[in-house]
Amino acid sequence: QRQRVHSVAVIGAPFSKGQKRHGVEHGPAAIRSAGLIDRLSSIGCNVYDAGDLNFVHVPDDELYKNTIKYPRTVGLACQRLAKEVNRVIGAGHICVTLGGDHSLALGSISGHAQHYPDLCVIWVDAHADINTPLTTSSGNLHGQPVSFLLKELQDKMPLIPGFSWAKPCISASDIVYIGLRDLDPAEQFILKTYNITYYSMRQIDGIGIQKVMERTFDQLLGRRQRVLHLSFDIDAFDPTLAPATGTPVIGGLTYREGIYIAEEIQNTGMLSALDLVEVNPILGATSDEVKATTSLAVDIVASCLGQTRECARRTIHELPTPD
Ligand code: B3U
Ligand code: MN
Ligand code: MN
Repeated sequence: QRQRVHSVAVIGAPFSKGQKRHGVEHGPAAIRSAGLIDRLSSIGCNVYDAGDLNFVHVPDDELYKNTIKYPRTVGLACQRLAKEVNRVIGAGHICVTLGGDHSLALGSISGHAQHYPDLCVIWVDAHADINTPLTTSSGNLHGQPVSFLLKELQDKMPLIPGFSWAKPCISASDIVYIGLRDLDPAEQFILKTYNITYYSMRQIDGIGIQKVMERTFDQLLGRRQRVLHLSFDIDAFDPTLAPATGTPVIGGLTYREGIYIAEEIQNTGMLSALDLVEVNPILGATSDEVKATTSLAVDIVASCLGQTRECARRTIHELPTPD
């Protein structure tokens, strides 16, 4: 539990073309209005707000093989984000990317890995997002980013327009999933075949979140010190807690499990970048539902960066004395 002051860069990534539903491009603004920047300052972070990236829609971005939607637009957005993540990490910040949909993680992890080739990934999600362009049934690229990242899968990957820049940068043993509960058959096959570690909701029920985190760090950090990338999809939480998201799945993480994951990651001292994705403020049924979802997002990011449940604000080191 270190007391160093974090220098944190926040990048807004208002991007939604990795999936079908409108509104997830408003995620960064919604999370900012829930008070993210002030919260991070109040817990003692030095915050550099890099603002929001401008993504362009590539014209005539036709379906790839009749299935994959907006390949050039998604590829270009990820390339753009990779460059920005690489820049702020090179400048010495911990990088927070606010999505936007989860296709963006291909960009953030690629950019992060350009600076730290040895990084490892914790992917917290109801979904594995590891379909290949040849196994996806939805055609949505937010269900596929991990397939582009994994070295072992490359002989199964077709060349897709927009993605020629992307180089696989992690191995199957460098990623751990937490919170899974909605896998496609091909995703299940990939996780088993390539021996990818995952703690599904069933396993969390079985051994508890504390053992899950212990085993996760044992695998990823046990042999050597290296930096962590956390990719957190808000739909990992139970839909009662995070209703404003595109693909909610019943039976998700509790508030305490989610916060515990974030606190334990902070306690490693190795967190170097995180994504907080899939907050869609137009999908809340009421403004209270939107508020619940965005303030949960703020709590997760803040807990990753030093907010504790013992004391929500900056710690003090001496008591005032009377004069
Ligand atoms: N596995 C499905 C569903 C899905 C993945 N990620 C989300 N939904 N959010 C797919 O589309 O690949
Ligand atoms: Mn996801
Ligand atoms: Mn998901």
